[in-house]
Amino acid sequence: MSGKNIVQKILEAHNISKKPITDYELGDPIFVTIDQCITQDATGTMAWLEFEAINIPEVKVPLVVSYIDHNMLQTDFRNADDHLFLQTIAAKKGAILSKPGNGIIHQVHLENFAAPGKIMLGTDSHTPTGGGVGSLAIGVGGLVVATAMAGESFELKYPKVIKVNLTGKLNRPWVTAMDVILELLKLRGVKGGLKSIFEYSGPGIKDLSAPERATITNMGAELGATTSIFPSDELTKHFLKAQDREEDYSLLLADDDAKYDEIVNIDLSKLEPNVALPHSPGSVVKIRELVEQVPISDLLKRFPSKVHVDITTHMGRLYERNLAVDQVCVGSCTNASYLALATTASILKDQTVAANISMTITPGSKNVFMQLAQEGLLTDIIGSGARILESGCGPCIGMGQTPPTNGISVRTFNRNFYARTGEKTAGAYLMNPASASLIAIKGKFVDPLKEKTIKPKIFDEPDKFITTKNLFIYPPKDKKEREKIEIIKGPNIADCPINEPLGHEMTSLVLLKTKDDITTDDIMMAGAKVLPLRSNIPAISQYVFNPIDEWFVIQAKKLNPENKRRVFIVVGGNNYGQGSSREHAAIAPMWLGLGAVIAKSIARIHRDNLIQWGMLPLEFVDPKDYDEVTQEDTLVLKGLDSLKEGISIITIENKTKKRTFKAKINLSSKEIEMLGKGGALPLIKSKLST
Ligand code: MIC
Ligand code: SF4
Repeated sequence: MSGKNIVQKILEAHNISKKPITDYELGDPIFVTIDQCITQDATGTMAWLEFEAINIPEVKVPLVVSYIDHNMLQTDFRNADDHLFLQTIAAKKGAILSKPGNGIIHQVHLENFAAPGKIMLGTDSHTPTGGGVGSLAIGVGGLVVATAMAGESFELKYPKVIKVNLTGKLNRPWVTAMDVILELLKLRGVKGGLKSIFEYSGPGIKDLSAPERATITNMGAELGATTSIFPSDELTKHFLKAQDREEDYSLLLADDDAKYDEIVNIDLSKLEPNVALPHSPGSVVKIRELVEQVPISDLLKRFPSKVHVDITTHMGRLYERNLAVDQVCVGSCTNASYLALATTASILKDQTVAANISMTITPGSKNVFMQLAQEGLLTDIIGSGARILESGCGPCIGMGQTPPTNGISVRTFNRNFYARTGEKTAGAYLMNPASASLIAIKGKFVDPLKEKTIKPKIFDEPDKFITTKNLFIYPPKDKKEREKIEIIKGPNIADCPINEPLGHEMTSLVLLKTKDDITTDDIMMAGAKVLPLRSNIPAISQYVFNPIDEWFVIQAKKLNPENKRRVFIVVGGNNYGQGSSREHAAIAPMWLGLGAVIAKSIARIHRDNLIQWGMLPLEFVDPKDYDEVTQEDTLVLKGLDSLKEGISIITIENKTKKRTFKAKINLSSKEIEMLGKGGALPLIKSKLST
């Protein structure tokens, strides 16, 4: 018998069935126990409302941490009320709360709790950051976490395991871990990790510290992967020891004869600074190619069809203005560790941010912030004219730093989706923090490898990090104390909506037909206007599809004045619903009357969210049928009460076009039960009441 890879070892240790792990095939359901759950305020308010609706006294997972990091603007009572709700429900139900200011969920969790061999679920798509220290960390929707916290096992579709073999060494400081993941995105695109887990190995990993590995696993989310993971070795031990928690360390390596479904090779010494062009993290080229002004058509033809066709115009403007940039934002859960920002500080030292640039730096956690301050690096940053933002998501989720009209923004973040900056005419370019900082000084795109005068310092990972814990609120140990706590809910916090059982037939109108690669930001935008509504579905539903179709909600209301369920269908192209884990992109359309999505393919978390909320994620059997459906066609879906475990084929009658076509859905028995009841919430409630 052959050896096991790391993914198999972790799944085996958590599998609730006795079936040997090597007997599982791609797509088989596997049920595993969960060690840790994490939530953040933007998705967490719903997840905790759902947990409250399940109505059990306390969380049943060994460690649950509720982070507040996405919306901290508190422009009115709504945000403060959400925070109070999260704080009181965490205390009552036995979860740790991470207060605003403590830092970004993934950075703070990596520093304080993530550990080798654990399985962790998070209501955020960048939960795989924990893979940097050998956690199998998976981003899911709020209801999945709510039910896991209620003690349900987690169902995973058995993934493909892809080995990423790293050789060579990075050409630091201008080439960083960010370039490794951008390179993988360049090689495979945003669909390159569907149904897969990336397991890193090879001699090159010895050159990457745990936070650098976390940069890579974090942005693996952009490949559509289930998660990404590194082994746990001496470097993991060094990081955990430096964080004062050596006891969390254990060695976790793949067996020498482990099998993989695929192997990708990356030679670190051959990498150059990369950049992802607007509006997709998968559109990666070398920074040098922009500096050389390689014709835009040559660059764009490397990528599949573009959702937003304005990119040629946008980039044309960049070339016309001789590569001048408007803003540079360094931070986010991808690139805001101590090492990333220390290098940034050494580049900014004794320099001035160019007059045309507004530059912000966001330390990923309070402890990173303090460490920069203690070592005098903060002085170097502030002295250059860069602005410091509080530790949180900030501009990455459209909370501030919206660029000007037609603006060019350089960001060290993981996503540059259309309109995510808050400005539809702007474009965001993603790259590593060192290159971004150099660009901030020069005021325009330059090739960092040609830089002669600015000589950044290369830092080693410290043997000891600052490890204060004073912004965590631990729940009272005494059960009686917890019982006395009152959950406080302000007036903007609405109850959880519920769907109706699926029934046997659905007759619905196609209200929208989209192109490929629609993101959850397209379906439910983020930003300062909308984030305060995350705990209020009727209110947030007014923004469904706003970035791509301002009339959508008006049409939906006209069609569905009585606010019934399952009144319309959305037809999508490939990779529909890529991006964030926000279940609001499923719940809010459900509230307006969505019954099913029929697409060429649907991204994993969004597909699961649709089912969790009782809607049908269907895929065209023959993708050419996509061309035969138009907006306003009436479709009849029959036989919905005879969906079976595995793949079911549904015949759909297009009444308007007088033709039929087929769509498929691959369901587990649990998912069939969910759909039958109208979603996971009614299902678990009915189970608990029997
Ligand atoms: C994101 O990066 O898009 C978010 C905001 O962190 C989301 C979660 C959310 O929408 O609240 C994610 O990545 O899942
Ligand atoms: Fe926050 Fe951005 Fe990371 Fe999402 S991707 S968790 S918004 S920093």
